Amino acid sequence: MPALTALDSWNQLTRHRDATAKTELRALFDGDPGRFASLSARLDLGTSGELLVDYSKQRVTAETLDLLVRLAKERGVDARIAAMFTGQKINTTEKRAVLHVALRNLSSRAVVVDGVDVMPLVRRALEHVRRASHAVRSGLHRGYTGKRITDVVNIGIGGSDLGPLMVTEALRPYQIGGPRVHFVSNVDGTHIVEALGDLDPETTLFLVASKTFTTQETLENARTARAWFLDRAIDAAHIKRHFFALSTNTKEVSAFGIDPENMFVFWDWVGGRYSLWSSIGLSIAMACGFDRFEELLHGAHLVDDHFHREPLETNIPVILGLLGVWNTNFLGAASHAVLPYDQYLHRLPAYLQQADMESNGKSVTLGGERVGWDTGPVLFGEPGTNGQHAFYQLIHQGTRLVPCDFLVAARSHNPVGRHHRLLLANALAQSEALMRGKTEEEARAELEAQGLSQEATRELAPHKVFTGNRPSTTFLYDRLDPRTLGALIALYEHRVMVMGGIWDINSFDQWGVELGKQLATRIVGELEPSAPVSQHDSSTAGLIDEVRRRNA
Ligand code: G6Q
Repeated sequence: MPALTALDSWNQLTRHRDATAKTELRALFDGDPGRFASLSARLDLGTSGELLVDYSKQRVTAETLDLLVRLAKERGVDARIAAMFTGQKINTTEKRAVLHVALRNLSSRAVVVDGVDVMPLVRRALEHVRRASHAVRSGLHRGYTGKRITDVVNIGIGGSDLGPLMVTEALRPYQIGGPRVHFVSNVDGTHIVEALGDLDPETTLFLVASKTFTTQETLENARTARAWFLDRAIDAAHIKRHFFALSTNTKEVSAFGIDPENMFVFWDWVGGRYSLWSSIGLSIAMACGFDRFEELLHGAHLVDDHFHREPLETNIPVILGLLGVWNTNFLGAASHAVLPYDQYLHRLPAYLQQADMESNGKSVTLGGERVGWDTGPVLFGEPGTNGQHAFYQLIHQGTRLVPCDFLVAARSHNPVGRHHRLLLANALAQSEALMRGKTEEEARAELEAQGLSQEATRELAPHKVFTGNRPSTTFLYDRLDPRTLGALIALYEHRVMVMGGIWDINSFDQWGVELGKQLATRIVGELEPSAPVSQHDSSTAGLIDEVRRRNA
């Protein structure tokens, strides 16, 4: 594949960026009353209303978008999308297809991997999730003493934790009549000890969620959970009612002592961070009910369908991905803030941190060459309005450009007092402030109107200036329901893929997490007081020594 920077469209974009460098968003809005209408898109979510994506506050014009679409074409983004949907092994370093879209394929379309339609398998696994979630929620499946299951603990980490955790938090209003769900991920014993604190082994069900079933943290937590359970239940035969496995590895699941009947399967073509739609979503179905889980899949399916069929020019995830590339590579943004003005989405930034940074935090091309352009930005965020009282200062007046996403629900699940109107006003005001800014003249006029002396005005005015011209996208939806949430997540997933496609990197592997794991395996033995210590740098050796001394 030719280097990105050698493409015609890339060079045209560079020239276009230079030629428009002085054009400010404020002027673009002043000069075109139709800007919002022409630079926003709507996705029909059926019974959940419309999802509005307003990207008119991005630093682009129609010409920028034309050139970006040309870049996508030159880069073969459409062929890449087709390759994903048709089960080609686009995760080249692991030689795997990438088919989270099959997990939410509610159409009758076959999805073929290695000559086999995987859809019957997907439907069977989904049916397993349906039956189990129904059995637990209805009280059909009970604990070893005949009591109802009141608490479900998902033990998993990374992709086997962040998705279900984020979704169950987001769908709290839909958690009616089911067990409480808890998540344990960290190998820090504090996590599991605190989680088990108030639980009763007779009414607790553990879901050991691990694609590989070899992950150190998850197995350690699962062993601790099993010991905690057997401490009361005594008889290992009771494990059957209290431990389910969500995994692809039958051998290791059996070795752990979980009945293969209680194993909820998925496949190697489901990447960990794309797995909440698979059996890994069992905790979601248990908490909210299977129908809600299916609605989540439905929302994602609507976006998949759009992504698969829509021309690049009007394809929303493609546009979002191209805007990301524009901000990263042409405007020099090194970060991306995700700012949900929706408390239920408080774990969305953490979830997207993995989805985006593990996918696009790469520096070699598919061909193994070092990239000559920037790739994935640092993603961060917090719910509004909390962030406004913390890190927004840098976004408004710092020296760096931080493109922002605002996620806003028109209606609240909790319409108390003026809360929601205040929340909405803040979200809209923030994106307006970032775009407009405040000139020095405006700052001076304001200070003078407040009665400040000329000297005080001169001193203070520079500190009150907002450069503005800071880009953002606003996602506006009716109310955060399962379908809307599914659609939002799928939009972000596909955006990541588009960006990775432009950058010619593999968005579906994660070799960067290996080295630390390898070294930890070595160091864990060396922390034993009398164990020999292998060769380390002086800092690591000094710290090992210090830990051993303090624990002696
Ligand atoms: C995700 C990554 C990673 C993975 C965890 C847990 O894409 O592969 O976050 O999900 O390391 O792995 P297991 O599910 O195999 O325990």
